[in-house]
Amino acid sequence: MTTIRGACAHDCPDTCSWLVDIEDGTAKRLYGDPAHPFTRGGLCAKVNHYLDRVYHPDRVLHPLKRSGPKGSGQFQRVSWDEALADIASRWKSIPPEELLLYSLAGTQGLIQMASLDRRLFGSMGACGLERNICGEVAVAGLEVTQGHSWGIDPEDIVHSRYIVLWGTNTIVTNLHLWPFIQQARERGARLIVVDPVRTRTAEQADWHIPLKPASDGALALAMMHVWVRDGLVDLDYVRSHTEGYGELVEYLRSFPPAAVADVTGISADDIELFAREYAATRPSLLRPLIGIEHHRNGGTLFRTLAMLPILLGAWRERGGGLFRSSGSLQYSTLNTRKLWMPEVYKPGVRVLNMANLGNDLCSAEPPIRSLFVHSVNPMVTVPNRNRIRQGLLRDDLFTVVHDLFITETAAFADYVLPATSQIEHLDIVTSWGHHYLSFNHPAIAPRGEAVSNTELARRLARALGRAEPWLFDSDEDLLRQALDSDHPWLEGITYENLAARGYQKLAQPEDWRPYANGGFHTPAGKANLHPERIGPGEIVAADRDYPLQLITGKSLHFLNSSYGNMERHLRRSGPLFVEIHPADARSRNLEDGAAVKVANASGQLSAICRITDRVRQGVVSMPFGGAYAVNELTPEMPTDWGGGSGFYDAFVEVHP
Ligand SMILES: Nc1nc2c(c(=O)[nH]1)N[C@H]1C(S)=C(S)[C@@H](COP(=O)(O)OP(=O)(O)OC[C@H]3O[C@@H](n4cnc5c(=O)[nH]c(N)nc54)[C@H](O)[C@@H]3O)O[C@H]1N2
Ligand SMILES: Nc1nc2c(c(=O)[nH]1)N[C@H]1C(S)=C(S)[C@@H](COP(=O)(O)OP(=O)(O)OC[C@H]3O[C@@H](n4cnc5c(=O)[nH]c(N)nc54)[C@H](O)[C@@H]3O)O[C@H]1N2
Ligand SMILES: [Mo]
Repeated sequence: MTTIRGACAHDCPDTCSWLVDIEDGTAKRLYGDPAHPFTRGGLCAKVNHYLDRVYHPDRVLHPLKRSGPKGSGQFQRVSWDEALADIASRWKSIPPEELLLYSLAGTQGLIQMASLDRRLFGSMGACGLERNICGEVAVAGLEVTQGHSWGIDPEDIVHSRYIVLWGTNTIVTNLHLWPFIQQARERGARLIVVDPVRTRTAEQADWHIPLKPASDGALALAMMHVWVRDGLVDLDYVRSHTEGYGELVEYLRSFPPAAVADVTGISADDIELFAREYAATRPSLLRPLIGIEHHRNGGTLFRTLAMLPILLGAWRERGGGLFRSSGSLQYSTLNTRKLWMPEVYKPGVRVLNMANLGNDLCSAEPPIRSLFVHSVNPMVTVPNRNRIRQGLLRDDLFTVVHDLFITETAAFADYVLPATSQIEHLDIVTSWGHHYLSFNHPAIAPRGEAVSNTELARRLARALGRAEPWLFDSDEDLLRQALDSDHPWLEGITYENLAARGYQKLAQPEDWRPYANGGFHTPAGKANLHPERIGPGEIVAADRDYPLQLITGKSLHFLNSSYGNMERHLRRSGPLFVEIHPADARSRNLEDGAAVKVANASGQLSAICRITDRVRQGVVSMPFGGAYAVNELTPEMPTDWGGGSGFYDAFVEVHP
């Protein structure tokens, strides 16, 4: 038996290091690396069964060509040569801007997520894509205030004494951060959760603040009002490292706690208490993740929240400040220009927003005539599912999907091409939840005729008659190109070292406090407190026909759309349910455990009714992910900045 080192590439902040035991070319066991400081030997409810995914009987192992009507899921096996020749000739027959590469982070490996595919489609002049349904809105908001969206090293959370999980369900979505939070609590930290839903994480908190959805900006402004009024602002820090404080103080006058109690659904007394505790307990850490960016006002919310640690000078101390994502920090150390080669892309091409896939497939001008999908499953994960289905059914749309399974999206394809799993290809995985780079050695040969994303790009380039050598770089070359950077934090981090050790932490200073002495990345080098692009933002209101706000957060047993085809995961998560407050259930004559219809103008779903005060009155919650089709009910609604998606500004009615 041999043991091979690898790393999980799911779109999740934890990026676990794993070990795979191999016997006679077959993977027998896959488990978390006990030595990795973040993984600590444990995986999660999903990836514990990763090998069931690798060896699943439904894996696509050969190229498949559609043999029935679109969407029927009927396919026949064809050879790679036949598939590639047909795809290439179809693509050559349409203008490049009518061909769309649609991908996200189904693998977030450095080269499998984005490398040769970008070079190929970019240099063809294919239609561009804004990949903005996860993180971009938060980044856009944080950047207005901080310049960069950087935060502290999450391992430093053990030094925090006041931890605010603001719109994040850590135990479900970011499990490997939890032991660090617990360690801080053992040392006396207090844990606050701000979330309209009493999640598993909220249940474990010292205090859960169940505000109304999207009202976070109003709450933050009232807290700042209290700090200014009571002299709790760190004026020394503010004077040295910010601009616009004077005007901000003026602006905050209109936001005493009593003025926002209605909007937020939180009493003025509770707001006062929260504000005073937060200011009095140091070091204090604000930990948001994605929850609040899935609202219309998501950018404004992040811009406004980012002011909290600044006014308190919380960045001064180790364990103080804000932590959302280490993704952009990690990428800033790498040579992404060399990897992605933006200089070979055709300039001036049209760029579409990935959140508007439904309407774009149905009505973009010029039309999308061919869609190439990898590492994303929009029929499950992108809003306005019924419209996407309508677009995918178009007879004149030529769709190619590269995935491990015939996903809900692949079922509509003209060709489904077999993709390798993470234990079948080479990569390095960056993380947006910690500061380690992780190496992933292939542990087994590709199953059947499956190919990795990079190998598929090489095959497509060859079939298209392209000859530029940079379209055929090997995986190892690509990884070396990305690491070819003189960033000081990559010192000692080489291909060889990573391959041998499995993971390495960025070579940052031991005590790294990004903004302890200011140094914000704005043009003036100061945090921007001007009361511009700030505030409660546009809070989308319910309408008469659909009065209940639908939140669709992540589920424990699914990783976004993935694992929705696996028996064990389906059994554990059960049939689709909707959680509704007892008062809302009573006025609708709903019964606990009964089947109900959840509907709005975009769609209608059957679900089991769960009557519970885990949700506030006026809010209902359904689980997102797996095979749950909740995006039938979500709107194609852009956010204020960053072009994201107001997934959680969906409104519905629930009928018996
Ligand atoms: N098990 C599991 N883990 C995952 C994933 C998964 O699918 N399953 N997906 C991964 C991905 S891609 C991501 S981006 C992360 C996301 O990680 P999180 O951000 O932690 O998860 P979400 O469920 O998107 O949203 C978090 C919380 O925001 C709350 N929320 C909604 N609206 C508001 C609001 O207006 N204000 C406040 N304060 N809270 C609000 C929701 O109720 C929810 O509990 O998780 C990753 N980890
Ligand atoms: N209602 C609602 N909708 C949401 C969200 C929500 O909270 N609520 N969250 C949003 C967020 S934050 C995100 S990030 C998105 C995630 O949305 P997606 O990116 O669509 O979801 P995933 O399931 O992570 O990955 C998609 C596909 O990638 C495939 N894949 C994995 N590895 C590889 C590979 O190496 N090669 C190829 N070719 N394919 C591979 C998987 O099999 C899977 O089918 O969903 C968004 N949608
Ligand atoms: Mo995400």
